Amino acid sequence: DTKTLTLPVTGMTCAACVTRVERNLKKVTGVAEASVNLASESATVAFDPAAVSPTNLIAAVEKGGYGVITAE
Ligand code: 9UX
Repeated sequence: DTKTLTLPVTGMTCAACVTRVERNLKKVTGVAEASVNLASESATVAFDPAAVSPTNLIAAVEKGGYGVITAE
């Protein structure tokens, strides 16, 4: 099973940031694909919900020094 989620990412200012965030997400076990868009400041992630939770995805982005806007 694969679920797709788009996360609003803060702190990205150049194309290298995009590469960093994509790499950080792709190395999380259970993530199939990660695509970051600098213009819309968002990361679209395809993942196996049985292996990884959205919290883990957010943590992976934050570990790289970037932020994720959440509802709360
Ligand atoms: Mo570009 Mo992003 O020089 O952290 S890599 S601003």
